[in-house]
Amino acid sequence: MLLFNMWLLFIQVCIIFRFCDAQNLVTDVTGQVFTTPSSRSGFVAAYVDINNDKLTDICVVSESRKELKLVYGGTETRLVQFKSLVITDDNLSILGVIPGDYNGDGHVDILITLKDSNSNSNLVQIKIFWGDSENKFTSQNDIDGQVIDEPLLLDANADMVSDLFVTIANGTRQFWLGHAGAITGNWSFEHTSFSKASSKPVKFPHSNAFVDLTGDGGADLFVTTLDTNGRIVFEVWQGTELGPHLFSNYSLPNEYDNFEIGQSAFADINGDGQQEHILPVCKVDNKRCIRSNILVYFDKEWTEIFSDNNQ
Ligand SMILES: [Ca+2]
Ligand SMILES: [Ca+2]
Ligand SMILES: [Ca+2]
Ligand SMILES: [Ca+2]
Repeated sequence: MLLFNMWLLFIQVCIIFRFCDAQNLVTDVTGQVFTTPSSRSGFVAAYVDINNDKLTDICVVSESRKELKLVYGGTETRLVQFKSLVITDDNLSILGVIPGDYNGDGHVDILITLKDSNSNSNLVQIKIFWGDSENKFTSQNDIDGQVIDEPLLLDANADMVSDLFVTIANGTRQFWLGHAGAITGNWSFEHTSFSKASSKPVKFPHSNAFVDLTGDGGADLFVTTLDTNGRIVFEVWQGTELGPHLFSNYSLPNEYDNFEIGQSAFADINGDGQQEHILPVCKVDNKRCIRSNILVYFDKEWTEIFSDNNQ
C-alpha cells in the first residue's frame, strides 16, 4: 500500500506540474517539491485552489496520518511552498480532507475528518482549519458531534456557502449548514433534518454524490441506501424551496443479489448531455472475484458495458 501511495503521489505531482512549463512538457519536480524520502510517502487527498491564485494546490496526507501538507502550485516549479497542518491528539488519525468555504468569507477552509485509532466504529470527528487572507490557518475548530463515514460536500440551501450531507450516529440523515459567524470559540454547523420521505440506512461506505441526474442543470443529491433485506437502493433527491424531493429511486436486477456492489461514478458516456450512473459489481467466491461487470443505468434500465468472467 505504501509503495502504491508513493507511486500515486509521484504520478500526480508530475501530472500537475507537467503543464506549468510549455517548453519542457514533462518535468520531474518530485525531488524539488518533496525533498526527503519520508516526505514523498502519504497520499493526495484533495485538489483545490487554496490561495485563490488560479493555480491548483494539493492536500497531501502524511503516511503517519498526523500531518496534512498544503502544497501550493507556482508559476515556476521552484515557487512551490508548503504549509503543514498537524494533528496533535495521539489517538486521532486523518481519514479525509474536504476543502470548502464553510463560513462564507471567500477564503478556502480545510475540513479534516479524523478517526480514533483505538476504535473500530465507523464514526468520524471533524476539525476545520479556517482560511484567512495570508493562508496561515491559525484558527481551528473541533466540530461538536460525530458522523458515520465521510460527509458529502454540497450546497444544500443554495447560498454559495459550503454545507455537508451527513449521517449522524443514530443513522439519521442531516444537512449541516455552513454559515457566517465568529470562528473563535464554539462555531458549529447549523443542523437541519432531512426529508422523511425515506429513512433507509445509508450504505457504508457510501458513494453519495452531488451531481445533476435530472438533466435540469442543477446538482441533485444521490444517496446509496439499503432496504430491509440489505439490497442496495439508489435515491435521487432534487432540491426544492420546500426541501429535498425524492425524484426517483431504483435498485439492481435480482441477478446481482449476490454481488459485491462497488462505488458509483458518473459520466456522460453516450454524449447526450446527461450524466449516467456507472457501477462496478463483482461476484465473490471464497474472497476471490470470479465475475466482474461494469453496469450503466440509462433510460431506467441497467446495461452491462464490461464483463469479465474468471470462473
Ligand atoms: Ca493556488
Ligand atoms: Ca472560509
Ligand atoms: Ca450552503
Ligand atoms: Ca438536477
